[in-house]
Order: sequence, then structure tokens, then C-alpha cells
Amino acid sequence: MERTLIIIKPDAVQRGLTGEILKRFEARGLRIIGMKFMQMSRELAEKHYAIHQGKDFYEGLVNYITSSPVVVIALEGTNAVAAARKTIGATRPQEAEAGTIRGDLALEVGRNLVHGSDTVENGQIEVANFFSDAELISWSRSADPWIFQ
Ligand code: IDP
Ligand code: MG
Repeated sequence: MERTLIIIKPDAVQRGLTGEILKRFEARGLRIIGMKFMQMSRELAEKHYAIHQGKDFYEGLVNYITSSPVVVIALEGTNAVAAARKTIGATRPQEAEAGTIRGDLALEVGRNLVHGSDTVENGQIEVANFFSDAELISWSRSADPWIFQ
């Protein structure tokens, strides 16, 4: 089953949108296998955003993601990576469709509320970067047969 890492970013937590955002992934049918409230270290932020190192927004991005607590969530489901990205919407909120998290709740790329893994491979890697094996729970949800065919 695919895994994806969701980060409810500092702006979303500060704005009281944690529940609103989590609700959308739950309603989509994705199964939570790990979740925690944490202050991201600079070290972890630099690892997570290593691909963006050297870009003009990189320093601002690391400062933003470490500026206050986040909620990190590991989700599992069929097509979890693509489904979560669709639910999140385009990186630039002005390009995100209405009905998506960013299209409904955000205005600027530097304050776009949420992270979702971009490939199936990165979903596995990012979940492992943020959660130990002991923090991930393998369980069957009673609704699973009504969501996963
Ligand atoms: P994604 O979050 O939709 O996968 P990426 O291109 O991977 O988007 O960029 C990672 C994050 O970096 C974005 O979510 C956003 O917070 C920030 N970011 C990307 N491009 C810009 C920019 O041009 N200015 C400021 N921040 C940016
Ligand atoms: Mg990305």
C-alpha cells in the first residue's frame, strides 16, 4: 500500500486549521498510520528540503518550516501520494483549484499550509525520515472494505 507524508505547516497550526486540513485527508479515505505534534529541527528541515538547497527561497523555506510547531501525519492508501497531492492543490495557491486545501485556504506560495510527498518513492523515504518503526501503526480500519476494493 502506498504511503505519503503530510506536514501541517506552522502557518496552518497557528491559524487553527489543523482539524480542517486533517478532516479532508480522512474524508478522502486515507488511513492514518502515524501522527505527531512536533517542533522540526533545522537538521530535519534541511534533510526534508535538501532538493531545494541553493534555490532563492531555500533559507526562507527552512526558517518557515522550523518557525513554530507542525503536525506530521503518515497516511496509507491506494494511490495515496497522488490522491493527497490532489487534495492539497497546486504549490502556488493562486493556481490551486477551489476545493483543494491551498485553493480554499491559502494565498501565497510561502504560506501554503501543507506538505505532501510528490512521488511514491519519496512517500516511503519521507515517512521513514519522520517516524520510527515503533511510531507507525499497522492496523485495519473497519471502513477499509468500503474504501479499498
Ligand atoms: P510542494 O510543496 O507543492 O511539493 P515544492 O516545489 O516542493 O512544492 O516546494 C516546497 C515548498 O517550498 C513549497 O510548498 C513552498 O512552501 C516553498 N516554495 C516553493 N516555491 C517557492 C517560491 O517561489 N517562493 C517561496 N516559497 C516557495
Ligand atoms: Mg515538494
